[in-house]
Amino acid sequence: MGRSEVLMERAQKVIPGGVNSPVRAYSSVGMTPRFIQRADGPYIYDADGNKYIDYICSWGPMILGHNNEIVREAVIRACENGMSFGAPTELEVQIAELITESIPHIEMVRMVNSGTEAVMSAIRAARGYTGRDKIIKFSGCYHGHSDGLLVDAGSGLMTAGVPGSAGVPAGCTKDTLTAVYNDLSSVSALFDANPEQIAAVIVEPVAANMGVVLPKDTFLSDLRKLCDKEGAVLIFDEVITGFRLAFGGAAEYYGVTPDLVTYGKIIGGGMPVGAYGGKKEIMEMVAPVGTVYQAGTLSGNPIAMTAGLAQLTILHDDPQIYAELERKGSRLYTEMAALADTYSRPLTVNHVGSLGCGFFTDRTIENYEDAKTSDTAAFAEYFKYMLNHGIHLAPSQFEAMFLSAVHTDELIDETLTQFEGYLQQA
Ligand code: KE4
Repeated sequence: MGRSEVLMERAQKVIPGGVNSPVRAYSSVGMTPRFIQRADGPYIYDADGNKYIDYICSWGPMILGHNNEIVREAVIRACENGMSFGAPTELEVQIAELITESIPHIEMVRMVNSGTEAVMSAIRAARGYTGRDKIIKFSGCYHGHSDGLLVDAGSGLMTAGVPGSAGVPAGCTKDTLTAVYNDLSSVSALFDANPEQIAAVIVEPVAANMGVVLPKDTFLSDLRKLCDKEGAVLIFDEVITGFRLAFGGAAEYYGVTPDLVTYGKIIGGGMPVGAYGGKKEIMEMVAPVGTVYQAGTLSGNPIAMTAGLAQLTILHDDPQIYAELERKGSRLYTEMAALADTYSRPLTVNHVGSLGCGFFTDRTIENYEDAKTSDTAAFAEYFKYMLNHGIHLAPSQFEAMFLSAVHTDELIDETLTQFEGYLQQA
């Protein structure tokens, strides 16, 4: 048995499923997860010393690659000043100023500790601001694991084939309405059926938790217009797309302005950070200024702020990073599609910027129902082959591939070579 197998046996005795987040368990691909010992640049190394080109990148945060020297050294220095104070620090002001000065639609921002916390807080602010209870989400979108959002959810729930969760009382989800991604009429119908009751529409502007599903031509701008007409708050959940598609996220990339935005992943530079922000009139509903309560012991933690500020500063100061991510992402994903076509294998590749995924189906994938037609057994075979040939992918058809700034053209060539090897032997 390798170290990962030994560690998994130990882990399963003391941690549910041996993991601290379900998607890491490799359940849908029927393998023992690789226990990771270290990571550097585009590479990750498991407990048996195997080296992989990493396309999980910690599920998005490591956009600069692992162990970025500037971020690491800043964190080490910050630790020498103390780990946590539970009091305001200049660091929190600096990162908030960087975000609000660089992203026009973010007038104020509040730091929390995860994407889940950011989303639940943004929804509470929207409800407090409008005085309305209902929200609209989209099937297949995942917004973290707060009770009210575990409805027709993507990510690990979709991987497990259970769009909901036990332990969530009906009272927690009765105000959560579900629409079809890319289908504006399904949203309008919900507004018509619930006049003046809907506080917010929350959407992943690029859905990346049912695999990657792009917004169709006017979907996001149509949502903007509909929310304006109905007096509802438009929330972009940019936990994945924020600071990835552009510094201003999908809002900048697609030119559509949300009222609130939620962040996670990249904003923390690898440390646990989430955030929500947007219109000042909504954000000033939040305590201690307003009557919407939200709090957190480690919110704005100085070590986490140091990592986030260092990473965001690098991204802000070097826009060429995004141009390169776009170029390399486009090359990787279009060449994957071309190879599958050469070998007559059904593969629909959806991608934008450095985000992408291959669906094992020949259908066009525009929503949750389309995504569910994918051949997850074929995906599992692909995943296993690539892992055994040094490519570390998300262990689920319904997740995304993440490129970092240090994935070179040579590594993309190596990845494509391994992908062709998979196609040749399949
Ligand atoms: P966290 O609470 O995991 O930081 O963020 C929740 C969240 C919110 N919104 C979006 C769009 C997200 O993608 C996520 C979390 N993403 C998953 C990956 N699909 C995290 C990986 C995991 O659950 O282990």
